[in-house]
Amino acid sequence: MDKPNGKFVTIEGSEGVGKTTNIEFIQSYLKAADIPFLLTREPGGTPMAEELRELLLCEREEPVSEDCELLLMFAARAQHIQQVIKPALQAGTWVLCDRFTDATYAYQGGGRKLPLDKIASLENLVQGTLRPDLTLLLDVDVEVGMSRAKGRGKLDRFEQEKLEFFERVRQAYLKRADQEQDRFRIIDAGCDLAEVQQQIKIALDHFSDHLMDRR
Ligand code: Z5A
Repeated sequence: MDKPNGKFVTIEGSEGVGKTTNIEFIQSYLKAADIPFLLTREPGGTPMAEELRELLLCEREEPVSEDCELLLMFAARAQHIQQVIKPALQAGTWVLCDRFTDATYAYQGGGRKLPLDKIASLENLVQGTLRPDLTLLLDVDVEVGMSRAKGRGKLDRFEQEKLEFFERVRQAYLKRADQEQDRFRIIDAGCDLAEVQQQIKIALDHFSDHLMDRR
């Protein structure tokens, strides 16, 4: 019998929700469960996609067109999918990805107010049928998230956006989670870290049990 495909797990959330902090916890969980996995991120994940990330995040004087930003996100994603994500999944490795296309719906759709059907067209073009199997959405009050992120020092091009931008990002994420309840798990990231990680553990246990039931 062919080796089953790996699972595609994404971690999402607005500014300062604690993705980086909690990804370490998710990695420990997968290691303890003996699940082979690869950690990657967007924008980025390959040398060329990381160069595109630099272009996207760095501060610049020239105003960036919203379509240019959107197309660069998907250009990086196309490279990432072909070079990293698909080969890993086909080899039976789980892919743990720090942000994916839900971030485009939230930041470019919600934040920048680009039409969602434009994003959906690019999603279909670049991804075909590839979609995450599980998405953990870390959700926190925007002001709390922004103050956590500010503590990290110099802000990138996105982090310099205003409160209203991140409010729209948060609402766009919550709307997607509501529309795709089977795939999303909303984690209340406003609690202390131990509680956040307990919620993540429950979500991962539930996902793994569901996989066992289907075998
Ligand atoms: N972007 C986009 O626009 N469109 C797209 O399609 C994609 C991305 C894919 C880069 O992403 C930017 O790209 C992102 C959206 C855009 N811009 N923004 N904003 P990124 O993921 O690399 O950047 P980031 O959002 O700044 O994420 P981050 O660096 O991973 O930060 P984080 O995950 O939100 O937070 P953290 O570093 O883990 O935690 C922040 C601080 O809070 C830190 O000091 C922690 O110790 C603290 N923390 C964490 N959890 C807690 C709890 N529970 N209590 C108290 N303190 C906590």
